[in-house]
Amino acid sequence: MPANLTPQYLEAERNFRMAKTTLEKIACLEEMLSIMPKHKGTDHLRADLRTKIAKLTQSLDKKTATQRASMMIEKMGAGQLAVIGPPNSGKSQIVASLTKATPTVASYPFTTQNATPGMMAYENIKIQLIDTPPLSEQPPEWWILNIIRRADALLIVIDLSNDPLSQLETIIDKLLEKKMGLWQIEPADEELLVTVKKALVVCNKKDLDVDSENFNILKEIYGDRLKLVAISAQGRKLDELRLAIFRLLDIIRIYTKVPGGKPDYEDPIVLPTGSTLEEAAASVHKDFARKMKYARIWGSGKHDGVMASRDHVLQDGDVIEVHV
Ligand SMILES: Nc1nc2c(ncn2[C@@H]2O[C@H](COP(=O)(O)OP(=O)(O)OP(=O)(O)O)[C@@H](O)[C@H]2O)c(=O)[nH]1
Ligand SMILES: [Mg+2]
Repeated sequence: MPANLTPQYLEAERNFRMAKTTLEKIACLEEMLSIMPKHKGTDHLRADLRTKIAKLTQSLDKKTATQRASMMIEKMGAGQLAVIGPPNSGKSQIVASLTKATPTVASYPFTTQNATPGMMAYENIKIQLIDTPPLSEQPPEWWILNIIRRADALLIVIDLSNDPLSQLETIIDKLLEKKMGLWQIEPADEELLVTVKKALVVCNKKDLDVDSENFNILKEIYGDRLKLVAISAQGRKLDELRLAIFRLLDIIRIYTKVPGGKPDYEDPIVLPTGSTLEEAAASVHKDFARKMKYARIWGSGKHDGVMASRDHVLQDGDVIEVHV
């Protein structure tokens, strides 16, 4: 056994040995796999874990297999965000206000027990939000951690009327316990991190924060490291939140046109910020980039319609016309 397995790994392994149901066993193995350092020395062990997971998954009866599948929400749209936070902070209200999904919103804590996905429209694209059960003193269930690990980014929802600073710090600690860090928040020992997530801190119930007193405290302490936005999820002016969510994903929209035609603004190619012309062409079709003789560009070119080089870095809203 490689010597550098961490205490977290050994704990997950202990849990695995004690697990009673097959789903629990799979969960523990998945946790072991996700926290195991990835290098040549662990190749064999990781392959072994994958085989065990596959075997156990195959052995599930139909009902349990469906249960497991429903916990892994398929990614849709331009990006997937997990909406997480302490009990009663307004996570479900946010998903209900921004999407057509209808998770239950209620004044008591621990209302949400399941994950509910919904699609949020932002201009001409859709972004997937997943409402999740609250993170609290109880260790989170494996499938919630799975959703968090798989998401492209996180919306951390906290309640401005109820000591939001300690809510935020509790969530950061909970994630760290599971070896997940937040971008720009440096933990004492970076080596321990397995995943680093971009996050937007949604400071909800702004209507209850008199003179923005609590929000200002948060801004002072975390404002230079985390993106914070103050909102009222029940209110109507959520455009600032939609924009902040779009920016969090760090994506650009590129439009294609044929010579003499008009760009199709309904159906953008969505790419990570910093993508090049060549990457945009490749995302249309893998041969497209290879066959491309030249391309014209409108937007970030020196002038509209000029030829752009393969390594030209595109900007949100650029139009390209690829010649093969
Ligand atoms: N005043 C005020 N109340 C809000 C706001 N957003 C949500 N609430 C209320 O806060 C309570 C909790 O909202 P939920 O959306 O159910 O909270 P949650 O985070 O999903 O809660 P759990 O599922 O239990 O973790 C409900 O009574 C909401 O009506 C807001 O902007 N202002
Ligand atoms: Mg809820």
